[in-house]
Amino acid sequence: MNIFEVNKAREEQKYESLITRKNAVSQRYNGVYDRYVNPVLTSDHAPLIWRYDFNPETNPYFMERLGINAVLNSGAIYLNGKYYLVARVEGADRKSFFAVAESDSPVDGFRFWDYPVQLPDTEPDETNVYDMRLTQHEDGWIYGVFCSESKDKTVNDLSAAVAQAGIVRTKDLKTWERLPNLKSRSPQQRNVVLHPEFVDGMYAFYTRPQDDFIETGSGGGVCFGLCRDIEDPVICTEETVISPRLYHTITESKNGAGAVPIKTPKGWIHIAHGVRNTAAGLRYVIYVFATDLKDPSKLIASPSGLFIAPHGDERVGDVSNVCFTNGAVVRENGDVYIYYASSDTRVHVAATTIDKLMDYTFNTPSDPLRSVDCVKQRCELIAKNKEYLASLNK
Ligand code: M1P
Repeated sequence: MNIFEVNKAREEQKYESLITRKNAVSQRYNGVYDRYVNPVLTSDHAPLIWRYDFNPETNPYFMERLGINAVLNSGAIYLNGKYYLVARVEGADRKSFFAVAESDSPVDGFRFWDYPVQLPDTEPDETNVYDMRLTQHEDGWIYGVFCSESKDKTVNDLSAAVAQAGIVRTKDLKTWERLPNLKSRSPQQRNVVLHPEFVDGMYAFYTRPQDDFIETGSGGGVCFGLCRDIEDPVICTEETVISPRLYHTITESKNGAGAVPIKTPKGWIHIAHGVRNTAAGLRYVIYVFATDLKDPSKLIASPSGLFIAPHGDERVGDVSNVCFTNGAVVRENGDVYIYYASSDTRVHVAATTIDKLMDYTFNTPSDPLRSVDCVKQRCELIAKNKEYLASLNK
């Protein structure tokens, strides 16, 4: 075998063993969800035909021509007996695009389709796209809402950018119709999610108004707004804050909606992200809140603190200390799979159930916001436990 054949055969073998590798539940326990040992998608999951030229005449060393830097923030959906992740794939050139990975299993075996998603090119200034949320809407379409990023040409700053919410829709994840970008009063929008049901006969969006590309500024948190016509998408109501940023909490710097809210008998459960600043930079964690079934703009539960934080190897990557989710799958039997990315580098899964999520969301006390009250809250738990354990010995 020549060098081309040796390198190609080895890389093909490594690729197949990665894709067919079985995952296992991690030993790390909290009773709320199970983490898994291996990520479900990484840059190494990108098919070799996306990266290498397979012709020995034009690529005698079997050299990578178009590298993939990271596979992260995935929308997720269960369709016709398969699990699909619509991942953010970032090329070595820093541009992101979307690609569909499919598996029979929720926790391993994800294989990308041959071609990435080729979005209709309707926004001439758009430079980058990322973080698609997939909403199976009651109108019959599957919507993908994502960040559409362009250079900010109004200021003399090379890295200034504008984030808007792009919208596509599909029935099969293969053919995508692009709709106009969402219009709202905010100059910038990111982490926008479409609610799966009509509210007052209108489309409902979770938005995140922000003054600047990075800083939310006057943006007070995750908001809720309505839109009459999805084909001419304008938020026509006041964007009201439903999950606020709060001083000295995990949402102090910013927050944003994550997976499409999950309908449960007790309310809509939202799995979002919160950001705080530290001497080592921003720290992103995942948190949960719930809104009213009839009025999804009304906050009804706010369990204290973080739900998933980056742990171990997850803490390191292109943007370290980040946990971010924009997709979850809910099965008819109540199983829930939360797909989260770590450090903007790879995608993991955490498995739980609707019952456990409801227990966590509605029985975890909320954040009392001051150390002295947090100590009281913890002492109450300790005292209750001591009393209960003592009663067992009577
Ligand atoms: O780098 C961390 C995350 O930063 C952004 O989230 P936010 O808008 O809340 O700051 C997003 O660009 C996301 O893709 C990224 O993972």
